[in-house]
Amino acid sequence: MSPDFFSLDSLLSKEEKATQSLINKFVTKSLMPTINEHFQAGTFPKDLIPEFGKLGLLGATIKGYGCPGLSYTTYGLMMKEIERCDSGVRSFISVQGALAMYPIATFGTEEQKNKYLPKMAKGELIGCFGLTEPEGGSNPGAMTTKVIKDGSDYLLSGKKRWLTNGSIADIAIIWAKNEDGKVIGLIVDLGLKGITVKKLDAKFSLRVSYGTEMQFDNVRIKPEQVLGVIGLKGPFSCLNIARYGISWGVVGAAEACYLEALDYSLNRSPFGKPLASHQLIQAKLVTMFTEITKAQMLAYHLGRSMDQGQTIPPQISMAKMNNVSEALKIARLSRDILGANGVTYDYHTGRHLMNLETVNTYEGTEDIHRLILGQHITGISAY
Ligand code: TGC
Ligand code: FAD
Repeated sequence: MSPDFFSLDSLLSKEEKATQSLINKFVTKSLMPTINEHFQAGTFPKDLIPEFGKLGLLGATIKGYGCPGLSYTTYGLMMKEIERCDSGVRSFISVQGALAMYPIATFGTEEQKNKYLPKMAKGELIGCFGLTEPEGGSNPGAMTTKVIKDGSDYLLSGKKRWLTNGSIADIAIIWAKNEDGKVIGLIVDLGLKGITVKKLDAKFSLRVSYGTEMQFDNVRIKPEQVLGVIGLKGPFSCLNIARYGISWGVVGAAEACYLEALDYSLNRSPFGKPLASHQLIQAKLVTMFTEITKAQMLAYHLGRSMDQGQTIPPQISMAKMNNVSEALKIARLSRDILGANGVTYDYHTGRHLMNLETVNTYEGTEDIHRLILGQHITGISAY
């Protein structure tokens, strides 16, 4: 049972609880049994993608175009259940929904929405998102990928790095600068001439997730593939949704680590009595329990404010920064309580710990969110 010290459950509607329970059962039955194998092999459970679609996980908050139109709170609860299993699986869903479908739903034409969203909601068409470049991801304003006009077409050139889902994707949302130096978004068909996709295999974190690097050499883009937004608010709006999902997701990973450590400490007795009876172990468990409770409340209140359309981006930064950072600390504490077993695949904590190192970095590093909040408080940008 997930820790629920401040009765999060009592704050949820019947429908929200039902959806959470549906995803919980799916995770236990279909994802958990093979996740360690996939992590070790560096493979994604692709066979389950159509199932993600049927469960409403892809583009969950988008209304119409074959998407479920669920509330942000429901979406958050779904991400918590998925990341209880693995951050890399949640990443697939975040990228497809928040980073590939959301910009089409928000900035796309009717033709673009009708063409892409219904298939993406079913998982028949996979998307990825290219904002980060090899020379640095924290400052997307410094991107060098560019588009120049060629008649009514555009020619796209440059390099993007770390595109999650890239090697199994059909389309990429690519952010590039136009001739006026303004950032625009393009829906790029990955079958086009001039695109090279390289898989980034050598990573010890988020191993079920396919990271890629993409090179674009004068790729010809038709005008109907351009999104209707100009400036960095385009990609940053997508990040708001993905960062929100992460703030819930990592609560699931933290709960999984806590429950594993609690069970272990009650059932192992190196000094003739359970580990859980020692004060130092109890102190660690209490820290984990307390931080999980605080993270649940932060994510819950953020969800309700997103549903009311009242959220400001620094609030999302606080939830992403705090919840990931605390989940990472909780995973480290659990790893410690598990002793040597904590570095084996017999337990899930070690995998969560490795994954959370990535989650702390992507979607804005912990310190970038600290700087966003610093600017919000002081009015001074310290980037
Ligand atoms: P700044 O000058 O502050 O703003 C530029 C324009 O953007 C607007 N804006 C936002 N709009 C919507 N939501 C937000 N959160 C926004 N933040 C800023 C702003 O109003 C302005 O609009 P306008 O109309 O005046 O032009 O931007 P800056 O260039 O100084 O950047 C600030 C900074 C450092 C905070 C930003 O660059 C940043 O967030 N950096 C972190 C980059 C990042 O998070 N990258 C993530 C890449 S994608 C990824 O990691 C996917 S992981 C896979 C998964 O999720 O599973
Ligand atoms: P850098 O920007 O080089 O920063 C390095 C360090 O310096 C960090 O600790 C940072 O906090 C610190 N730093 C940077 N600037 C400052 C400053 N002004 N003041 C103080 N400290 C600073 N990107 C995408 O576009 N699409 C994806 O799908 C995607 N998926 C990813 C999947 C994985 C597995 C990973 C690891 C990354 C992914 N990313 C993706 C990229 C991710 O968003 C970037 O890694 C992240 O934004 C940080 O950029 P960077 O790694 O280049 O670090």
